[in-house]
Amino acid sequence: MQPIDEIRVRLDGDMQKLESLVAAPGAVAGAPANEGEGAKALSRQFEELKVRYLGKKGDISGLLRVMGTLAPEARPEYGKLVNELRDIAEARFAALQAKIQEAEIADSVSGSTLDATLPGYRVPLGSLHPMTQVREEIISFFQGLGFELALAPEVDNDWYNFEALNIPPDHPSRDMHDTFYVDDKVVLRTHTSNVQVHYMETHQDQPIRIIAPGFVYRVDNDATHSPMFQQVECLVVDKDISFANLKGTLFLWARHMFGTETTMRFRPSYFPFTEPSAEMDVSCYFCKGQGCRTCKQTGWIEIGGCGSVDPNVFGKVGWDPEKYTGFAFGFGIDRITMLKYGIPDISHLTRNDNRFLRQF
Ligand code: 2U9
Repeated sequence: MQPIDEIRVRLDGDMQKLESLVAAPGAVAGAPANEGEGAKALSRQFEELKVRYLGKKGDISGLLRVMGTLAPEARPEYGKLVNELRDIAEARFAALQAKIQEAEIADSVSGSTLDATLPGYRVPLGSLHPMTQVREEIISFFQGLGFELALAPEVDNDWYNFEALNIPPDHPSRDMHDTFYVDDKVVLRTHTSNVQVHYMETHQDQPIRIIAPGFVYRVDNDATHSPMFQQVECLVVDKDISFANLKGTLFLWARHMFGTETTMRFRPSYFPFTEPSAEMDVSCYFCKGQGCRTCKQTGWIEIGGCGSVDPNVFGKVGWDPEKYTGFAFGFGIDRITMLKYGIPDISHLTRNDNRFLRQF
């Protein structure tokens, strides 16, 4: 017999033996006492056989190595036959490997205690914290009006938190802010107004419309105050921006947030960075302005502060107050969240009690 035929016959015999072993019931699992051994043994036999025929030093490669000893005219036909044999061997090994894998999977399922028909465990799904939901809603509302999201560091220089905002070192409003000092010149920001200062410095002489959400810090810790809380501030600067633009923008926002029947009022106030300044109230969400416990019988709820950008602030950041005017406003996200959802106690927002959180 020619060497090619001899290897073909031997391969066929070896493969038939292994194929019938794989097909035999329980062959893969082996005896129950040494479960899994059968599968391992079969895989080992499979690999040995594959290397013997198809490995680099295997029988079929060996057939090609002797090609050089043949007469040149016999080589093409010989090469064709060896390649055919290799294709047949590869196809048979691939088919057998797939059968072994299938049998292994079937065995691992039947041999284990897994019952694929049992109902699964419910994985508890979380949800965003109500303050996060409110923050995202505020941001997306103002983005819809064309405001751009702007951010700045929570640890910042005194200049960005105070000086550029018309708050010199001995200014009484520094006490109002109860600042955490990192050192003489570095603070944990007491408001997100530092964002606007950075932005105005880097975007000179062009219209500005930004929303600045973020965490702020004050030395304050009681039933209604936390040393770390979240604020949102907005700044608009352009030619001919008026207090009327500020009121229009805030009305739109308040109606979006608290319902179309919401009305607003502005009370004169003072901030070093705005002039004129005002506190803004919305009509009480719970009693619709009739007076209740939440609004302390006034019909109004204070939600933040606002004003026209003080000309001194423009000067500090290198802008011409003769050319530009602007408005700014800010509110605490915790307060807006409590109002929107009727949460009576601020501590719910930080207690991490699942009975509270899963309502949102
Ligand atoms: C620049 C110019 C003006 C930001 C403003 C307020 C009014 C305000 C507080 C409300 C409640 C924050 O959470 S709170 O304590 N904020 O009342 N903030 S105007 O004015 C700016 C900011 C930056 C350059």
